[in-house]
Amino acid sequence: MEQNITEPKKRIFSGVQPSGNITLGNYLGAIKNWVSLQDDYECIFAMMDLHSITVRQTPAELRKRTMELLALYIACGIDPEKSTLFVQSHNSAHAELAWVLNCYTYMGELQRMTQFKDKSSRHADNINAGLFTYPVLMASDILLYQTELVPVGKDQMQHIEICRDVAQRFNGVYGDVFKIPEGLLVKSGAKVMSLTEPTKKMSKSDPNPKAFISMMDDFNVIAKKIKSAVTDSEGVIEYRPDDEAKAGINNLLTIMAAMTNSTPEAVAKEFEGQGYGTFKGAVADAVVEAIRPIREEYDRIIKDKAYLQDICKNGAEASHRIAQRTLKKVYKKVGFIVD
Ligand code: ATP
Ligand code: LTN
Repeated sequence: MEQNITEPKKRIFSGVQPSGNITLGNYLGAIKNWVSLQDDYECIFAMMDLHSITVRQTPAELRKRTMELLALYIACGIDPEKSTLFVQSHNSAHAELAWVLNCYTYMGELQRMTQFKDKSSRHADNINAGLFTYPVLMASDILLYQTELVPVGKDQMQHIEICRDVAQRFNGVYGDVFKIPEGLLVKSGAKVMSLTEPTKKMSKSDPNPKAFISMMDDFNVIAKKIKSAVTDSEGVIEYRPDDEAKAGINNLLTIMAAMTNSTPEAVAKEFEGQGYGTFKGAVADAVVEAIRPIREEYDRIIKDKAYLQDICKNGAEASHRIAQRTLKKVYKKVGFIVD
């Protein structure tokens, strides 16, 4: 008789740092994409608290934000019945593998990272070793789960590259220990830009709140921020991705395209000949209407602390089971005594 052999699902890993309120950039570049991948892949999503302390955090706030981030994942459509959700620091394998991989990563590789250069110039009083080795911890997150795909925003692709290089180097010495992962970008929204300086990426830790849209902002604040977004004096709605002078309009077109599952070119066509004011109004409406149901869900979920704690507990156990297999293998390969 013919057997119906189903292939095991490919594994996905990703996460966001609880370093501030999630922005529209985080949502469009990463979380929205995760939601659509849940049915076809085995997904693991974490709250990356170990990463977040590379920049100074207030302890009580970090704890609160970590749970808020979990509630937001779920409100955005991540289903804890389908995907594994956990807090990074609840699984010590991440820090353990990071130590080993630190010994297989070169200073020169880390020195080239844009995020390190950027964050060390913004936090000149705290250029700590954790900020420098951040990509090694991220590589550990990914490699522990034998991950095949990592859905992230464009800014993280350099870190995925370093992860692949370190994994290949390790495999080159010890045999096939790690699966070599690939980054996965969305078509529109992989890099949402700042509303005040549209040549810079929108970042949740930007000191100017007008630069980003937080998923937690009041709806009228969201509309106001979009309506006062920096554009240009040309007054023409056209998508010209290589023209820096059009960065503001390009960004709004990209946001609109991501919200409506369209392309920036198609959106530009739709609004051809209209004024910036009308266009900005339409973008503001689309963003508010997309965020509204997420916020309603969020307000409901965040109240249920027992539910959230339960998810963390189950997620930590499930992640631990998978991660230990890889960690044991690594320990054995490098010559540690493993029972
Ligand atoms: P921070 O400002 O604290 O460095 P961040 O806003 O850059 O944070 P992260 O936690 O580093 O956010 O990123 C979480 C995910 O969101 C990553 O996959 C990242 O690539 C994605 N992301 C972040 N900013 C943007 C953006 N502006 N556009 C698209 N995706 C983004
Ligand atoms: N560095 C990521 C957050 C992150 C991550 C990961 C993303 C930490 N570990 C592993 C994907 C896979 C960021 O967005 N800044």
